[in-house]
Amino acid sequence: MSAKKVIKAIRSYSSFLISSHVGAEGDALGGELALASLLTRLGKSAYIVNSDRPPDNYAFLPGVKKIRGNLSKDKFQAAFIIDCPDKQRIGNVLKLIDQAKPIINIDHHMDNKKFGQVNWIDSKASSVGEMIYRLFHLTQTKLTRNDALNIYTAMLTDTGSFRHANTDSTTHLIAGELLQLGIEPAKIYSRIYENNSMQDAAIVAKIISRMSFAVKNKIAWVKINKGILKKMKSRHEILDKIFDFAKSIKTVKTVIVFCQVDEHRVKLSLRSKSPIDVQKIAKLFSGGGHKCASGCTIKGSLKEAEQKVLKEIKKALNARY
Ligand SMILES: [Mn+2]
Repeated sequence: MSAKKVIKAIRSYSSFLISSHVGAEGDALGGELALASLLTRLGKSAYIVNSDRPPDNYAFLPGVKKIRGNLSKDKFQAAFIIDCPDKQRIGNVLKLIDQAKPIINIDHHMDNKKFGQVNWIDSKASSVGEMIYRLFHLTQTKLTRNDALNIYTAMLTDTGSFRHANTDSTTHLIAGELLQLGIEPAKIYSRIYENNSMQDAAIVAKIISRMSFAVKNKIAWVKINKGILKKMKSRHEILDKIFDFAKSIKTVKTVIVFCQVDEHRVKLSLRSKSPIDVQKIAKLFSGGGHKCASGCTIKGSLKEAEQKVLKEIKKALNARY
C-alpha cells in the first residue's frame, strides 16, 4: 500500500512544503491544513504554499491564515502535492520545487500522472481529505476538532454535500467520527454555501436565464464571457449553483459550463448524471477529472468550443440511447 510509503517519506525528512492545484478550494485547502497539522504533530516543519489566495468562503478553516504564496527553498526538504492530477496544475509553486526535491503525490483523481517520487493515488477515496484522515489513523495521531473541521470540509465539498457517486458508507462512517469531535455541519455548510454576495446571486440568475438545451433537453449548457467571468467573485460556488440547477431538471444528463478565459481560450467544466462519462469527453481535449465531473481547456472562441464539445457529447449520448 502506498500510504505506507507516504509514512516512510514523512519519517525520512524533517521539513515539508505542502501545495495543491491552482484555485485551491475545499478539498485542497482542508487536506493541506489537516496534513500540515499531522506533520507538525509528528515533530516536522510544514509550510503550505499555494499559487492562489484561499477564497473568502474558506476563511473560517483553522490555520488558513498561515497559507502563504512563497517560501525560501532552504526551508523544506520534500514537497507534498495533494489533490493535483498533474504537475502543471501546481501553478507558480512548481518553481519552488526544483528537481532535487522529492515530491510526495497524494491524490484521488483517476487520471493522476504519478509525477512524484512517492505516489499514493486512490480513485475510490471521496476526497484527498479522506486520505489524510487515513494518515492520521496509520500514524496513530489523534484528530483534534480543528483537524475534523478541515477534513470534513474537504469531504463535504468534494462529494457535493454527500450526494455524488463518490459517497459511500466509508465516507459517512468517517464523517460520523468527525462529528463526534464537536464540529457543526449546518454551520460549516452555511459558511461555504450560504455566503454569496447579492452580486453573485444576480450573476447566477442571469447565467441560468441564458441556459441552452439540446437533444430532448438531455444536454444543458451555458457560456460565460470574459466580462461576466471577471465579475464573478466566488466562481466555484456560482458554478456549483448552475450545475445544481441544470442537474435538477429530470431530462438533463450532461451539463457544460464554457468560460472564456481570454480571447483564445475557453475553460470547460463538465458534469454528468450517469451514464455519460464526462472524463472521456474532457480527455478528448487533453483534460481530465472524474466520471461525473471533469474539465478541460480548449483553444478558440466560445462558439468554436461550444460546437466542438457538443458534437462529442451528442456522439456519446447517441451511443447510449
Ligand atoms: Mn479533490
